[in-house]
Amino acid sequence: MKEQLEKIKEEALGQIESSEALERLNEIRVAYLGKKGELTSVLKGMKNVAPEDRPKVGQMVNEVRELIETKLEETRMSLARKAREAQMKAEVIDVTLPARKANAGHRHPNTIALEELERIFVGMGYEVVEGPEIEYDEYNFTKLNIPEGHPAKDEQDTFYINKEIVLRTQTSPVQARTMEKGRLPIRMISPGRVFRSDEVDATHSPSFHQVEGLVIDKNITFADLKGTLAEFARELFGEDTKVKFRPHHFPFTEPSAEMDVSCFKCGGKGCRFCKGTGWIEILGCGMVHPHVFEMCGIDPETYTGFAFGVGLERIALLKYEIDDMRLLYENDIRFLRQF
Ligand code: 2NL
Repeated sequence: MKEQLEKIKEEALGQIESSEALERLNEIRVAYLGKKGELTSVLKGMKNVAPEDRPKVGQMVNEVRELIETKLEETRMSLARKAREAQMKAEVIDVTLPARKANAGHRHPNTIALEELERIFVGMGYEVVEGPEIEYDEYNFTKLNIPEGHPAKDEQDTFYINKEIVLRTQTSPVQARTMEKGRLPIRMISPGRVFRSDEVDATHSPSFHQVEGLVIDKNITFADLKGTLAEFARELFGEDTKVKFRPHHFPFTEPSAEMDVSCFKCGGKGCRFCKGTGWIEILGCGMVHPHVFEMCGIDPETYTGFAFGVGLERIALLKYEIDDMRLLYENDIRFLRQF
């Protein structure tokens, strides 16, 4: 029994000593001290030992167990220390290197322009309302006085999902939905993405953004339209900005107009930017057509209103003097960072 214990001790200590990995130590622990380990089987063989020798043998087994445990722990600590030292050597950290900059991106010129427009109109008491990009034909066209057969409904301009559903070509359907709710008066803008089946070039894209505005109350006149949009132009392009209105046609407004602003580059004298005219076209507007009121459940005898529509990309291109709309869709961070 004594020789057997001696042999187990020598073997175990030898194996521990020659271990090179922490996992190996665990294997050794299981092989000698585990439930089916060698030392445990010696204890199980105690029934063959003479009763008077049992305390002595038990004590010897415990001594060997303690020895192995101590050796295992010592070796575990020294292997762990060596592993850490090797890791420290391998991972050289140069604390003098400059920190890596957080790449935070940049707001898109469209977003900057939109936030500016929102700031101006919210400042005048308008609400910002959003709506679906996929719309019923009825809201996109019919309720806006664009009947069956109208050229604006042409398949060449509109993306049709089916006979009743389109990708909205303007954000006016959001306004039609708001009018239908019947809470008056209304002072709102509706910004958002719109879709038209256009070829891509420097000034066109099949998907772009619009901000439409709508004001409805008793006694709203064309004078309110002019005053509001003139103030908008001054806030956006500077206080010396002049505006002029040219008669135009839209199906949903009557009368309708386009608004030009005096060129903010040359002050109206005429330059390359305004193509020598001194004026830059920026939006379409008009008094809401009585038929639109009727189709949206508002009495045109009691209420009047004005509406307008601005192309967001057009504002961004003008304000930041970008000469090709395609740059707005490439999202090259080197381009975006300039604004
Ligand atoms: C343009 C012209 C315009 C409107 C949009 C509108 C909306 C309702 C009723 C009446 Cl619900 N009108 N919107 C009115 C005039 C012009 O947009 O050239 N946009 C880029």
